[in-house]
Amino acid sequence: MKRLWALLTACALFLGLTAFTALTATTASAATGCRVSYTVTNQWQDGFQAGVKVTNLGSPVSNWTLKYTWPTTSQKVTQGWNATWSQSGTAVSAAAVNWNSTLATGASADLGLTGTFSGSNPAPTAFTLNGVTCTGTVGGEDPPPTDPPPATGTPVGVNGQLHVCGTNLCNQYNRPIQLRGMSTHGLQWFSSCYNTASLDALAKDWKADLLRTAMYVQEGGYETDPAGYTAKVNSLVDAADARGMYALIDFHTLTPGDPTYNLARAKTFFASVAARNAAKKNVIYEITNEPNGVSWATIKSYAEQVIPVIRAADPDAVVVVGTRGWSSLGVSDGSNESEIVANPVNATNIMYTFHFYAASHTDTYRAAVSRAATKLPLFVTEFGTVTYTGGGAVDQASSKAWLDLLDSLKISYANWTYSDANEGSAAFKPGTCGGTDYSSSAVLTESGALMKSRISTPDSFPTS
Ligand code: IDC
Repeated sequence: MKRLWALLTACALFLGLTAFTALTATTASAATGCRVSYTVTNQWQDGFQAGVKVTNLGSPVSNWTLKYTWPTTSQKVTQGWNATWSQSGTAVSAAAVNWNSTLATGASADLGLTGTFSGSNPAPTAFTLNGVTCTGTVGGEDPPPTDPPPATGTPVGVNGQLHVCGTNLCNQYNRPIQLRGMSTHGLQWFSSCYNTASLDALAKDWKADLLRTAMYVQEGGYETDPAGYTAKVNSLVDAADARGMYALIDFHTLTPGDPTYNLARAKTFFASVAARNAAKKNVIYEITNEPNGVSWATIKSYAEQVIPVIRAADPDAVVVVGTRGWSSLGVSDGSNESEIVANPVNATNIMYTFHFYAASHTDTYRAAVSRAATKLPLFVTEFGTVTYTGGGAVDQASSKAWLDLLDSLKISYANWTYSDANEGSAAFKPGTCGGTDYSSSAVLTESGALMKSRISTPDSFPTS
């Protein structure tokens, strides 16, 4: 493994790549103590991102600290998450945070960092957990996995009621998880795509964790028939629940971009769906899709008026808040996440929305997400593999870079769209929803095939 890592690093330097994505890992183990897997998930000119998974093989520990040494003096941690990180010279410490401070025997913590380097970026050495070395095996085979086998059961069955912990979405065991799923297209146009066969395929073939119900407010949506669209959303919440999937209730504002234009409608809608679904564990509320042409202060004020309405009826559900510039964390408006960090929504158990379209939004946006994810809980409630128009060709390379980044940061996502719309972002070929086959590869578009291959890989939801 070490040799592979060195080889890949050498290749990256030789090719002079600036946006090199390598999945490389070094693993060390000790007879007792701990095992560490250090994985560089992304590397560019002078920077990189890495994941560090530490598994406690000894007695249960609490208030643990993981330490290691960088091989070169140029390597510096710039930001870290899921621990309190510090560095002195080449010595690095990552101290447990409140919610992961206890590690039972066999339990793991997933940490991450971004860093800088110059020249080479070799893997760290001398890992210790509370002073006990984690580097018992040198040059040997990777140890057999000792993590518990993946939990069986549906996503909702395993994870239960979700909540926000630190910058993560966490399950009933207070462990970070990532939900991977699909968004409907506009319910006013594509209702025929959401039926027993298609939702069975989403749950069983795609093994999706999440269904986002995109209820447009304008363009012939909710404002034209509030009771009808509320009922449609509720029936999809039930359909997702029956299949063990989470339901993300999307109040799909788009034009006009000012969410306060729909404030009264939002209060009426969320009071109703939150009361009706309060006892369910599978509901997440997305209060505005893509604010645009408005300041962060306006969005924050909208959120602080809608969230209490939801909390009054359903106190424990996670709420996701749209961000400036079409939910780009402000980047598409020339701003960035710092305006949110400086002035967060005054509420708990909330996350912030980030949207991207892979063919339009690339490195600058990925850098913003990498940065923001260390400070804000993010949820990619919508993204496309194509351009922001929803059409055009699939950008395979950018989509892969995005999905690898979201996976490494455990950022949940829903892909636009689980529909047969005549546009590149749709997962099914036009006409599919007029038939009964949602399972064969013949009905998938290029985007659908890519997303099904990414979403249907096994989940690794922690259960302790
Ligand atoms: C697009 C649909 C398209 C529809 C249009 C109507 O793909 O068929 O005609 O909306 O407004 C978003 C929005 C989402 C867009 C999507 C693609 O949230 O509603 O859907 N997009 O343009 N933000 C960025 C891209």
